[in-house]
Amino acid sequence: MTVSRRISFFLLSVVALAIVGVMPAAATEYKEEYRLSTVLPDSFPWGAGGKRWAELIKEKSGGRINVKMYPGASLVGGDQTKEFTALRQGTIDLAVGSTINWSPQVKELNLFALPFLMPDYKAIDALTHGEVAKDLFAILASKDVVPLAWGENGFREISNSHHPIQSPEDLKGMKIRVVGSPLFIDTMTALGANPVQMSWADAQPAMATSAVDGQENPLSVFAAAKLHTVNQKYLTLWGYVADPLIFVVAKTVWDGWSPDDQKVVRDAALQAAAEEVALARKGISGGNDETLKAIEANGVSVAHLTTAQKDAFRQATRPVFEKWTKTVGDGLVAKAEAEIAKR
Ligand code: X2X
Repeated sequence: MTVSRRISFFLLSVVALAIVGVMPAAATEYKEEYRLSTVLPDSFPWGAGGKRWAELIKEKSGGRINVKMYPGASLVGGDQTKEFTALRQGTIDLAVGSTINWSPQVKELNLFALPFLMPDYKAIDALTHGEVAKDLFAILASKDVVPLAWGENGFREISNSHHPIQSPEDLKGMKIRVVGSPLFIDTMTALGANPVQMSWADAQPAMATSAVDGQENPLSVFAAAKLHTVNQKYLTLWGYVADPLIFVVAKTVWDGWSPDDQKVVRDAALQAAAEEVALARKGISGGNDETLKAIEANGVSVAHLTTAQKDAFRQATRPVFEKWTKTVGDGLVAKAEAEIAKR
């Protein structure tokens, strides 16, 4: 290079850098549609919460962020236990997911499925509003998702087509559909039942054709899915586990938004989640048992357990609790038990 060429190259570089320097930051490139996954549709509190989140985001972002909800875990072909992996891989942009369905990938989320850990709603609230909640959100944040808010599916009560379940003996040999999380297999096996893993989509036809005898789901799900029409005639209130829901955004999607957009999405999640929890508990808690009454009015026989009856289930599943405490983490379980004790 001659001296004059060198000088002009230098000047050109200076000009180029100056231009880059004064250029405005690249504008956010929005997707035409952000895909939000849920398992249950908007006729259930869970899906209603997802729909509300999508609506609030659209409204508060002035239409910049267009979220569409895909219920039935349809973005993963109905296989709800693949939802978390799909979030990490970019097939799903946002999700309102159950701790049960994500627990195969996030082992600490099995916490909520430890049998008889949470005795009441205050116990769930203690875990989703305190240090345990913070720890779990930090774990999720290390796995390529941004957790924003806690919702609720609810206390899972067991139903079947044969007879009232009031003791572990009553469950003996019964085919019980469970979600695809190994802890549930252990719990049902410990109770003498014959657990069968399948997705929610497969569960209803399986109950209708008597391929399985029973299932366990929150009362809000039992009622909205009209499980009495698929042979579920006996329901037992044992409240053995409860699954919270978590509102998350895939990290790559989140990072593509401005701080203002992120605030909109976070605020919308907090609002939609608070509304969703209220909906999930409506007619079930706080002295209002309308949902239960509606289920009974459909001819379902409901068993309320005495403390002694509940203890028999607790004792039978205690080895499962202990085994899975190792998987969840001794420290986290101890922290959860302490938060519950001082609720
Ligand atoms: O499949 C179920 O039982 C459901 C709908 O409750 C969950 O997705 C955890």
